[in-house]
Amino acid sequence: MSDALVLASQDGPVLTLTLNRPAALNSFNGAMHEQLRAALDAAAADAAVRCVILTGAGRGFCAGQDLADPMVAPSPAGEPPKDLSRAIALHYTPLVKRLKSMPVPVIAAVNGVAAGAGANLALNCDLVLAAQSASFIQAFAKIGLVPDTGGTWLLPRIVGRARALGLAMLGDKLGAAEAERVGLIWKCVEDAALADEARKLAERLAAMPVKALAATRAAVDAAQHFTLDQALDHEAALQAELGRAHDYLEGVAAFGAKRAPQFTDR
Ligand code: T3D
Repeated sequence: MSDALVLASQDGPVLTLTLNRPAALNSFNGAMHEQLRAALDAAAADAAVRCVILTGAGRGFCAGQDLADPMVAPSPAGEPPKDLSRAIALHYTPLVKRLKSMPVPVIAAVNGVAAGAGANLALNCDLVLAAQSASFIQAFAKIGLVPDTGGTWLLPRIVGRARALGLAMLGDKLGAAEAERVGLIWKCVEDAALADEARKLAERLAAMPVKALAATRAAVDAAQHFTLDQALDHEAALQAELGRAHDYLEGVAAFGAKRAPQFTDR
């Protein structure tokens, strides 16, 4: 048994990162944040990594902030923590920005409950697969907070304002099948099939032009606050850049030669 709080295992171009504090449902303390960031930084810098899977050890994916952590916990005398936004500035905001700037696709393989920042960690990934028994909880309201880790930005964009407010205000548990039905996640799969489905999806993405996939993520997110004219200009600028890259030349050459392309850009 490793005592690392984030386990890394690489299989070809696919890196799997496993949050590893199962006794606390993989809730975040400072050390787990640091290890996850370091692992993502290393993956971003490693040309051999072309897709990342993020999952959890044990029966949970991630229960959000560790509420017993001294940075956020009220004192034994009931005094409030010094400044709750410190953990956001130090950990959650950099984590979201790291995910959004990864040069390769990131899949969340949600194996169990994803609550609070843990739910929004998953939703910040590019594709979310969830086991049938997994669930998503915007737990913040239950402890007197607002959705963070990008939740206020993400939720209305993914499921619309009405559902966003329902999820965020009520903090109810949303099962994986329902999460797929309302478009919160990409797909719900049988529990026993999750790891295999995540690996197959990751291998498929890893064989694709990942530079274009990362640009697609950035363009789709940027377009949320663009006018149509701005989106059209942005798409044109991206095509100009990608059109000069190896992967485009390879993709078109492979199409013409009726062979499988070998994409290498990152
Ligand atoms: O500014 C800031 O820094 C604030 C940042 C906030 C970001 C956030 O994420 S706020 C939201 C924090 N998360 C929560 O409020 C969720 C709390 N957890 C739960 O509501 C429940 O645990 C779950 C619904 C997720 C799962 O319930 P259940 O019944 O399956 O499991 P459980 O028995 O409640 O939990 C199992 C163990 O994990 C338990 O420990 P024990 O009693 O066996 O020793 C429980 O205390 C621990 N655990 C679960 N979540 C957390 C946790 N320990 C610390 N922090 C947690 N968030």
